[in-house]
Amino acid sequence: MNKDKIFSKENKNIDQFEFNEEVADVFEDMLHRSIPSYLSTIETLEFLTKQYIQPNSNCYDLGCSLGEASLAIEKGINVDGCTIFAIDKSEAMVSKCKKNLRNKITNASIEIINDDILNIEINNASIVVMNYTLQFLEKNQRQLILNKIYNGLKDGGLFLLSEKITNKNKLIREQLINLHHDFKYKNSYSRLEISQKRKAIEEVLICDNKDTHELRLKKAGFKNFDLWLQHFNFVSYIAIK
Ligand code: GEK
Repeated sequence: MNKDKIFSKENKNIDQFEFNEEVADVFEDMLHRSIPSYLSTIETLEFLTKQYIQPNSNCYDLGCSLGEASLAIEKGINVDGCTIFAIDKSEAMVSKCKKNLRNKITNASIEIINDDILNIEINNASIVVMNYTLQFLEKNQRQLILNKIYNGLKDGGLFLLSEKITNKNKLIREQLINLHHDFKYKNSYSRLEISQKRKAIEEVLICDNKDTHELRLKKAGFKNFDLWLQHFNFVSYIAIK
């Protein structure tokens, strides 16, 4: 695994963060060292897939990056006739994802698609995952994609939504950010790397708070949902249609 050193050198003119080739090359390391409980989310997805997968249905990994969530879904598939659609709008991510997943998907067929998830149709779905992707969509597109997910899910289908969040309470918000930065520091990111990455991503990754997420899930039509994970300012919801 290539080590993420993208923000290790001091740079007075930090460019906006992009999911380009440089990032794709170190992305596995970046995810694991930056997102608290990332692995736990992936393992939980495999477990949940075993429970919620339905025969002859589709699974969607929206914003698949290198395909770790797709692999977890694949491991959890214990019925016949399933197709996994892994979608990402970054060409660099999709091309690495194809290499990563080559020969690893045996329980289902897989289509890895380089497109914006807003252009994708969702239908006959028993599993839909958005693992840290909604936060990169324009705010006015977020309800639309949740509506599309709800409408494309079969009854009894599962939606897993993971997001970095903010908090209305300034004291708590800052405390959770500090805990996250300390988590990154313990994972060998320097204070300089942490602050330069923050600057690069602050206008690209726009967090919502839990109330907003929950209102959106409700508006989309979900009645059964809750957090199954919160680790500092990172959360994951399960929603069942
Ligand atoms: C994982 N889910 O390992 N359409 C398609 N892809 C998008 C869009 C969009 N509109 N916006 C952003 N992306 C993965 C991790 S990373 C999370 C997801 C992070 C893609 C973007 O190109 C990137 O690959 C991914 O969403 C977000 O479980 O970087 O924090």
